[in-house]
Amino acid sequence: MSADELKSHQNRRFRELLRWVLSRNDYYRKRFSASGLTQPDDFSSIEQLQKLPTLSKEDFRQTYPLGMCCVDKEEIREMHMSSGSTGSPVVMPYNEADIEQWAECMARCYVMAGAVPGNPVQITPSFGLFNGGFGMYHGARKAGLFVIPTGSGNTERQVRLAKDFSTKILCGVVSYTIRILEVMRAIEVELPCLKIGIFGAESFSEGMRKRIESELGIESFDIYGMTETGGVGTLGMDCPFHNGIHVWEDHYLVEILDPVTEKPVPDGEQGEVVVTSLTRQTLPVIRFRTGDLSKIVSREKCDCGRTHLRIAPIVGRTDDMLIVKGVNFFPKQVEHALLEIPGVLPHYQIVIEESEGVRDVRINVEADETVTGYMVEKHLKERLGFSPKGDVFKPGELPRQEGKAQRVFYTTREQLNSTK
Ligand code: DLL
Repeated sequence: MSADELKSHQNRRFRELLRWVLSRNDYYRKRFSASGLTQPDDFSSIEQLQKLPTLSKEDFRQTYPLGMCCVDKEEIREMHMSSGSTGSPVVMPYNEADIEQWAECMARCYVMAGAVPGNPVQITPSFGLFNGGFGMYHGARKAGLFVIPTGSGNTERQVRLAKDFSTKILCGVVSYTIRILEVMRAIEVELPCLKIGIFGAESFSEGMRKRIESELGIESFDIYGMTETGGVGTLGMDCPFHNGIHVWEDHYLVEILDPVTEKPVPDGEQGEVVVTSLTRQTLPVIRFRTGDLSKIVSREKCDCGRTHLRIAPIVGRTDDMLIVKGVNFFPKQVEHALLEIPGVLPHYQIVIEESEGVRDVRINVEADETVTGYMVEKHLKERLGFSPKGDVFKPGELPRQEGKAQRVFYTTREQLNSTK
């Protein structure tokens, strides 16, 4: 679609969306009337989007379980849920049309990565309340792929199935893929048919991406989406030119806002990703504050031919930023710096130790015998501008996780001393 066609398409869907929520949901009606929107026809174009209030996880919490739902309960066919970073449940219900919309977005991701009908796809996120497994399934069905729905866990069986059924596409959370690699080595199985990795659900550094690609011999893609927008793949993915995540703009509007003032930041500047879903029926979001930080990479047509805008890989969440001794950093930056050290393995923990209000950082990382704690400390000081303590562990010594990895741990020095 040309930029003009896309714009008029978005304007039409935006008007339909406002009419839809105002005619069907009290919560939206109340919020919008406070901003002066009572007649949807007052809003004719997406230029006026910024007059509407933003929505946050708090709105989901207040309306739990179905207070923002815009269809009759009998119409709901599926739900997913995330506990959110604050622990308050976020529920996303779907009617038949929403499942179809999800499948469409996710199928586009598979096709963009190079999948063709009949390709075996191994889906490693769990099939349950987490949206990862089912979303990848709905999309794979629509794209005509051969689904191997392993879910997470039982990694050895996972690897053997990938070998026996010639898995071509592996989908999942990055940290679990690292685990798969480790088990492949341990049981000496190679996967020559594996060509494509579709990874997301957590931020990962360029260093991690390169390592996975070279060790598995695949091309990897960064897939984006979340419970509140309807799940994995709804927001988009990078194309084979790997120059930013294409947002499915015929289905979603993306704004990048200053997280404090909620004003838009110029293209190229980092801010919070704020999303409006144009085509979801059961629980559409309007100006949802995702908490994720990114920036617009380009609104120009991509070399792949797509006109949908591109955003940078997610740096982290606004609440992931760590501040230690006056230096701000994201876990992803630590990961990137660590993986630059030869001999370091992609298993690490960032431990924030606090004593009498003073914070220190300890990095626990697995590495081969050539790496010392001093080398880790020195390299991180050069890269990040502060001096953490570095503790090197033998391969396999740090705990492994099967879902999204927890990288940051908090402890007090007193707790630490008492366990020594
Ligand atoms: O994590 C959906 C998903 C599943 C995406 C599998 C990709 C693969 P939630 O559990 O609701 O849904 O978590 C959403 O995860 O706000 C981001 O902070 C983070 N996230 C998702 N995709 C990426 C990504 C799924 N590609 C939250 N890069 C989001 C970085 C991501 N962070």
